[in-house]
Amino acid sequence: MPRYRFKDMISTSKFTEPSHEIFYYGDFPNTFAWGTTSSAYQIEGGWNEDGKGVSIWDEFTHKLQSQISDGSSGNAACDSYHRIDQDIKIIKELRGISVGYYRFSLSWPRIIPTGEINDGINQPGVDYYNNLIDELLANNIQPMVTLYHWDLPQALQDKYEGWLDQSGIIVKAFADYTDFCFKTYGDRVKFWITFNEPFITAQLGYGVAAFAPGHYSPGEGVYYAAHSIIKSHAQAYHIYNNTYRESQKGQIGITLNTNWVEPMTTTDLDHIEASQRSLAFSTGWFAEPIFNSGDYPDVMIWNVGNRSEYYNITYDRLPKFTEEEKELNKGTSDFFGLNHYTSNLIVPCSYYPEEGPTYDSDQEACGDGCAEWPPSASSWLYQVPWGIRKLLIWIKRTYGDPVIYITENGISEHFSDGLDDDIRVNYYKNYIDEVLKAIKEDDVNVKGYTAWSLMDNFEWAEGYSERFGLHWVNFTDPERTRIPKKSASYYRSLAGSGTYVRP
Ligand code: GBH
Repeated sequence: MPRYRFKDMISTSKFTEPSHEIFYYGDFPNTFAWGTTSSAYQIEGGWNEDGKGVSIWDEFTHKLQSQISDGSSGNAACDSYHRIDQDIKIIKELRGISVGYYRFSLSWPRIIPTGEINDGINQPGVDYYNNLIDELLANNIQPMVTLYHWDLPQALQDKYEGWLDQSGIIVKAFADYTDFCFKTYGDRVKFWITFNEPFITAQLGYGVAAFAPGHYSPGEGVYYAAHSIIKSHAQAYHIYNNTYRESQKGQIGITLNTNWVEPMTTTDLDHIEASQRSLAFSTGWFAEPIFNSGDYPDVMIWNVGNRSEYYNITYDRLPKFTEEEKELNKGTSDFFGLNHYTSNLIVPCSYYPEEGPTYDSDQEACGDGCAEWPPSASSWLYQVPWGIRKLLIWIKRTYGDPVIYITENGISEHFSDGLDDDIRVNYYKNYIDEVLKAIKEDDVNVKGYTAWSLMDNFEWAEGYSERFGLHWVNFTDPERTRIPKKSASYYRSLAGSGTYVRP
């Protein structure tokens, strides 16, 4: 049975138009932190330089070009590997009176080419990040560092099947890598994110195979990958907590991504329950183990189990945590890192794919964007500003009022040469206003906001065809000159307080 496609079938007149009034509710708190962000594979280039190891995204883009909409790769991307000075320049200009931190990720294979520390480290790669961190600090920009933004060393994929490995080897490899990073950079880096959007790695990387490493296992691999990621995250947290926290005095957490899911009919209990299931399968999958019980959400355990039974599958598709592992998972994030872009409408749906159970069908909930919501250049991204406020309230209520950092939010356009990105100015205006309402009206503990992205970059399976940047990059120019769009000056000026705060 096909997934329901709401785009064609519903009307949303019941939704109010987003307010275009800016900062209706006043100013952000003085201590609010503002930043911009990028990730290693999407900007660095230098894919095989100075001893860097191959990542699963190098391999994926080189071998499966047809999977990338414009056949491109991150081989050169924004060439940030050679252009730290240009990146610092635009971050610094953006900083203005308020934008005080830069979130970027470390490429694991640039630091440890095979992924396993006993095989040796790559000193030029280590130095690249030392320079970047030093330059940021010299310009009064705080580094916020993501340890894993999807570019696994290919050797770990080849030898152990990457995140599918359940023997503990991948967990150990990640633990050693993060330990090295804390030891090497932790004197200067005070804000660590273990994983960016583990949901995407599990579902797109090891489930439906749209992203590297392109392993198709939508009903099992998807759950195994998530399982070893959660264990790896917990290990990294405990290493930091036990060995480095006292001397380095930083914080460490995880970034999860979630669409807001609005019940298609808000008065229909079945629709409301379907939305709750959808949230449990996306955010809850990782947030329940880490922020609540140590284990997966009950509804996931229940649904995956029942559907396995239907197919006469007797082993656990959703692996089980031992009691000891549950204890290790619990409370392993100093903050809730949130990446949010868009919302969906949800209805209950029950179908049994012939090929076997899948993560999608296990949820018994189907959803999509709505044709009446303003679009973007990305098929999945509709502008739904009120969704972020509802999501923030839901996180507050569900996970015990955690400190929240919005670690990504943004919108795409196609412009190949346009700097007048009014679509982005409006998106930021409206979404940021909703964040402000969540803080002022709903008392949600949001401490920081990060705009995705600092500049146009390699947008994964969409190549260079979708641009998310505050800065425009000419990808045919060897200099990769970065030019501020209208949204850059808007973002620079919006934070009223003028107070610089470390995240
Ligand atoms: C974030 O992912 C990433 O962290 C960042 O690297 C990325 O550049 C940014 O968002 C913008 O996409 O077309 O149906 O296959 C957000 C999650 C993952 C949402 C991929 C869209 C593709 C959906 N995104 N997904 S589909």
